[in-house]
Amino acid sequence: MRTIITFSVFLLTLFSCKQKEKESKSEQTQISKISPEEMGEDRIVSQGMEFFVANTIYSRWNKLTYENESPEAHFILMDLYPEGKNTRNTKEEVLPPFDENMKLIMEGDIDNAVAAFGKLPHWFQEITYIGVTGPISPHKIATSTIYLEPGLYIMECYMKMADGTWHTSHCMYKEIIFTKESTKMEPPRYI
Ligand SMILES: [Cu+2]
Repeated sequence: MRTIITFSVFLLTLFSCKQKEKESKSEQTQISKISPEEMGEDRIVSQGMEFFVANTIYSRWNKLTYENESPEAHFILMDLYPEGKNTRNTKEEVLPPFDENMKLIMEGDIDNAVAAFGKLPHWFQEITYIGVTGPISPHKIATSTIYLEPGLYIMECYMKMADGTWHTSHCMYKEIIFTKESTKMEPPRYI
């Protein structure tokens, strides 16, 4: 009788261990199914005057890793555009007044340079700017944890070239949609 009880306890223990092992494996499988993008981990790379980054990104908490592989310093600013506006509007309505302004400043015509901003569209005032990085030197990496609501953003860098032109005017801007779906990233904890 004692032998039977001992054997039964052994079997129960063995089964229980196997069950736990199974559960643990199933948890691991679930964790490995979540992509880095769903976890809010996004990579941005510049090799020249551009941003290589996904066209759509999960919204809210994200950790952006910026790798500047180009020979010049750049920074990242995120512009949340008003409803219905996109990069086409940037190119047609925003960049020309800025280019005209800088050209006139370089020529020393300050009055007309200021007047050029009068050509900016009314919706320009509705853009919300969210800073991501300061200037990042060539071949350096920066990481920023930021909170971005869903919407259409323009990622831009407007460092100045030696000739006074903006990086933005050399196509250093990129449209990104932050989807309604949030990342699974927890908000950062402050000590
Ligand atoms: Cu730049």
